[in-house]
Amino acid sequence: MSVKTYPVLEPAKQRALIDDATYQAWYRQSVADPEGFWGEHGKRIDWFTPYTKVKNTSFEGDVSIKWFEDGVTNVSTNCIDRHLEKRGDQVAIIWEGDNPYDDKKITYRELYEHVCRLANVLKANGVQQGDRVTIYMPMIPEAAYAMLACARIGAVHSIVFGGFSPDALAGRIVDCQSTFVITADEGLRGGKPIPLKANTDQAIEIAGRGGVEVKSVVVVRRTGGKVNWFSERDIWYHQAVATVEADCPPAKMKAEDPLFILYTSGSTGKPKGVLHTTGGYLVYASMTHQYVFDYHDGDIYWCTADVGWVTGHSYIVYGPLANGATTLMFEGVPTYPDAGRLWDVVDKHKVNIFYTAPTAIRALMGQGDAFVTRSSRTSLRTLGSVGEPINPEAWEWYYHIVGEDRCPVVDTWWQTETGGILITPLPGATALKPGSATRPFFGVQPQLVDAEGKVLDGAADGNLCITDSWPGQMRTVYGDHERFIQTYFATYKGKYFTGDGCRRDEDGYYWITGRVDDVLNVSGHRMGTAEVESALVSHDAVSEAAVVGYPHDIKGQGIYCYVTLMVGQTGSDDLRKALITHVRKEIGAIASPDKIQFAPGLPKTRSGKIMRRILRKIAEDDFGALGDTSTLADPAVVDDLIANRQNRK
Ligand code: 6R9
Repeated sequence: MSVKTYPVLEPAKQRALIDDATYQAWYRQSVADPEGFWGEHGKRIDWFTPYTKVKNTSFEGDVSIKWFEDGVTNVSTNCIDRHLEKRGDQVAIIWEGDNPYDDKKITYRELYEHVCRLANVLKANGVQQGDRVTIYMPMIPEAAYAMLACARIGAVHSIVFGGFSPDALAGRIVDCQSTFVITADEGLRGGKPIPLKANTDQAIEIAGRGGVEVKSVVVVRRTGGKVNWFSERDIWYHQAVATVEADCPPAKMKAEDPLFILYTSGSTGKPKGVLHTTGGYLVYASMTHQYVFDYHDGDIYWCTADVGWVTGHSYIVYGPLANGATTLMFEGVPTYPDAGRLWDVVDKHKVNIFYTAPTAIRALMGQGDAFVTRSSRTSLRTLGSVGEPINPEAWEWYYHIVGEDRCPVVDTWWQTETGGILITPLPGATALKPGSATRPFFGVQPQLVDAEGKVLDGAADGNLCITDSWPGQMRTVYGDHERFIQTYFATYKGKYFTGDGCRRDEDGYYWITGRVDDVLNVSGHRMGTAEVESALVSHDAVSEAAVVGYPHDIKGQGIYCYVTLMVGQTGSDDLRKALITHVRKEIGAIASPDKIQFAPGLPKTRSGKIMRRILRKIAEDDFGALGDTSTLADPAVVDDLIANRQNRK
């Protein structure tokens, strides 16, 4: 297969912080002498007490990961206070509302005051260092204030994406025993209101039944929509911040004190609370933000993610603000009022660096080039992609049409667990191949292994592991360290297993091929098949369910559900609709099944294991080669599944 290579663009090389020779030299040092390398780069953030120890990590036994452990710092002072002298009047956050006529700018000095006031509100309501605060917010500046206010007083935030249902929100509140919630009356996306406060009220009731009593809810007034009010519990944000001081001293945090929990889907069980800590995370998020996007002082930077996902944590809020950047926060959707919105916003705010997901690129590509070409986009310099493998067609469109062959595309591979980008091009250093995340960032040592754990050298296809720690790595699964060890370090002893398949080519470039476990990637959102299955079987009509992914033009993967009904139930379109509604209620709209096939039986081995391989093939409409079916308990079920498949081409 011949692959097109795009050499480093000359202007990108000229202005870049890192050229290829520097990349090579730094990379070599970072793996030969991690202590020395990170000891130096750890100084990029300010410390109240400098660290003397740099790295203390082990992927063996109990797995223990500590970076800069005797250093003392605070994430909010690094993101705000330290910039005040030089850039107090510089814009920290540009907010672009759902409505194109709605925007505002918040300077670093204003950010300081907003964050301090909210931190004081939290304190006044009894939030203490180490307490968990749940944030369930639309994409408004107050979401960033909430994160930074928690960081300022040492509280641990757990953001729950605003698209999740009351049930999903309640599960996360209960798991981390969070008795404090920050939300808004309603969110607004694509002109439609989202009832965040009403969802929160419901979630609090459910959490109460689960044994966690939420004591206070701070509510930001976003739309002015009608909400129910519980005066002993609910607090209006605008009233509360008006009555407290505009200064709040930062808590002195140890490098390994928790900063946040973020729930993410795995191949089994309920979502895991991924725990990130303070010092190493901020060093890694800020350093990757600077070098991967070749960020220079004064650049306008825009990441279109939601703060409910890890990309929003590291690359809307913490990385950019630690670097004193101007970061754009977008409340809306790429297709409202029309499919040219993103490029209109690029022109309006003169965006230099733009970071989005392949699913958005594919969706906009399908709307035609005119929506892009009506804008000038001359401010753009670097384009980024994250969340799932980007198919070469979408890459080429992004590079040629959006970037007019002027802007390097950085295809950044990473995970909630990794805290920051691990495999990526650098704009001034790396020749690009469409569809490849290219080379490891400093300090990252990828390794490919086969199913038995044998290390594969040279050009090879295998499972992607990382052999040593980097500062942004997650430290544990909140409340369940054993699950952390089992999920990430037990499959291949002594290595962090990513769950992704990957190919390394003859140039040493990495090509992520997608998850090798039962995790789906739907529009860049991680979704465990087990979660969707358990939502389906919690419906009265369902006795058994198996969920697999299938290729979807826009979403990357769609959700295909095989459902066996209780005796006496019959499959119908009405029941399909009811099941979709039920899954949306249990998890949220992002888990909406695309296809539901009623199946009298599922293909199982004689020991009762569902053979997902076969279900995947049928969902892909590729049942010519089902492989070995000899271990099936009842081969006849397969014929029925094929005859009634929902995904005919
Ligand atoms: C940051 C984020 C992680 C999973 C990951 C992989 C997929 C992310 C990718 C990519 C290919 C890329 N993924 N970026 N696959 N190329 N550039 O997305 O975190 O939500 O935890 O998802 O997403 O499969 O394992 P998260």
